[in-house]
Order: sequence, then C-alpha cells, then structure tokens
Amino acid sequence: MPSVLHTVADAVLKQIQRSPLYYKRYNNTLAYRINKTYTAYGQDCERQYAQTHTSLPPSPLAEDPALHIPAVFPSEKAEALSAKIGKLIDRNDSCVFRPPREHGGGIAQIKQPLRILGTDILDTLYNSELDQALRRVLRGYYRIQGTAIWRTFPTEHADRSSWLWHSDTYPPYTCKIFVHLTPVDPTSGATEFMNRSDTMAYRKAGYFGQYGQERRGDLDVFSKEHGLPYRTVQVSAQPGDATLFDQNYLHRAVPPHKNYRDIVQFLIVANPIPWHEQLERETERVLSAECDYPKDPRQGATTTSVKMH
Ligand SMILES: O=C(O)CCC(=O)C(=O)O
Ligand SMILES: [Fe+2]
Repeated sequence: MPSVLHTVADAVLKQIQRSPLYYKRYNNTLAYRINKTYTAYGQDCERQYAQTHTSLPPSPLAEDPALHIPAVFPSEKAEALSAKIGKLIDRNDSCVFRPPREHGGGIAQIKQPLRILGTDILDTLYNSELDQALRRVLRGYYRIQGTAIWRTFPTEHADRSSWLWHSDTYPPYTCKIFVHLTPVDPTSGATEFMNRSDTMAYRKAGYFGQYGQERRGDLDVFSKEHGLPYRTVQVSAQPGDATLFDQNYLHRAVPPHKNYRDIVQFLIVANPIPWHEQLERETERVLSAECDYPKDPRQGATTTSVKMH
C-alpha cells in the first residue's frame, strides 16, 4: 500500500511534469531523472559533433511533426519485402505476432524483423537526404536503437491505443522513421500528426495522450470544447519512401480502409559516432532490438528499456 506521503509526492511530481515550463522544455511529461540523463547525453554528443563539423541548420521537426523523404530504398525491394511479410503471415509463421482483439488486434507484427527479413533495409540510412535530416533532428550523429515491422489491416474498429491521439512520451534526442513498403495516403493508412504549437496548446488545455486510459479518438470534439485548432497533417508516401517524425507530438495511426499497410519503423537515438560504426560494434544488439528506449542512453549502459507508444 503506498503511504499517504507517497501518494501526495506522486501527485506533486505529476503536476510538475505536466506544467508548461516542463513539457515545453522536454517536449514530454516523463520523470525528471530520465530527461536529465538524456539531455546531458545528447548535449555531449552534440558538442563532440560540433568540434569537427560546421554548425547544423535547425531541425526540420522543430515545428513540423513529420518530414517526407522520397525514395530512400529501392521501390522494388520495398515491394519484395512486403510480399515476404505476406507469405509469413499467410503461413502463420512462428515469427508472426498477432495481438488479440482485446489488445486492439488489427495488426500483424514480425518478431526480430532484421533477423527474419534481412538487413538490406538498413541501407536506407545511407540515403544522404535522410542522413542530413537525421543529423539536424538529433543535432549530430545518431544510431539505430531498434526496429519494428508490422502490417496494419483494414478495419472499422480503431481500438488499438496507437489509433487514439497520443504522444509516445519518449526522452529528448530521439525520433522515429517509417520506411513505407506499401503506398499510404490520407484515405488509407497515413498517420495523422499535429505540429509542435498545437501539441503544446492541447497539453495546456489538459490533453496529454500519455497513458492508454487517457487517450481519446475524438480530439475534434475536445478542440471545440476548448477553443483549439484541429489541423492535422498526413503524409502520402510510396513504397521505398521515408517519413521522419517526432513521436512526442500528438499523433495517431489511421487504419487503412482498402488495402493493408506495411511499415518498417526505426527508433533513432543521438550517438557520439556514426550509425554504421555503432552498428559494427553492437550488431547483435541491433538485430534483436525493438523500438523501446533504454533508461540510460550511454554506451555500455544497462539495457533495461521502456516500452510505450
Ligand atoms: O502505425 C502508425 O501509423 C502510428 C504508430 C505509432 O503511433 C508510433 O509508431 O508511434
Ligand atoms: Fe505513437
């Protein structure tokens, strides 16, 4: 049983984490300790990078939630990967995880996707436009923290928690990439995002979309109740295109209505050395890693990680 003192202390901490000064600084409502650790780490990486490079232009995700970068991976290879995913699903291979209906259903995830589907998809990060954009977002070098690949099926029952408006609530100096294996557009499967200032306005009005039970699908209704703008951004993409996004701005998945949607997702974290050198040092870890963030981002640190998106 938590003591009254603990309960009061938790309430005070939550109030601090949900105050404008705090979430504007960190763009999340995480505990102070994790934000402090990631900020110190990210600033160290940033300083090291700045010693040998000219200064970086501003982040393309400073205000906009997402950036479309075409043709980061050959479209025929993207389509071949999608076909391979289809075969694994059809034969109900042991690497296929289908969350049951009571956990949202609607998707099939490939476990250990880089081991099952191969590592060619990592070549994506050699695309110079994507590499430059990532350097601007992470303020220097970066690494692949983890990978997820899943298929989203057409459905009318949008009850997964990522189909509700949410912020992943990840630490600073992180971002996510989608590599599209199937086409998406606003009517079929394109994730919906809000920009930074709108995300902050919703937080100010009390909407955080952090925990499952506080997430809602009807922010259009909330916006009217609180006099807020409801302008959402969706990015159309073709197989082989990337969408880079800040997972802490409010967003939600939109189930496709016609065909399924296949996505590769990378979680990216700032790093003192380039991603491919890091990959050589920790190939085994990267091949198994999911899109959770580690509690401590420094090299060789404990691998305990936190899952939430
Ligand atoms: O599947 C999607 O479109 C969005 C998933 C999501 O919320 C995330 O990756 O953080
Ligand atoms: Fe998310």
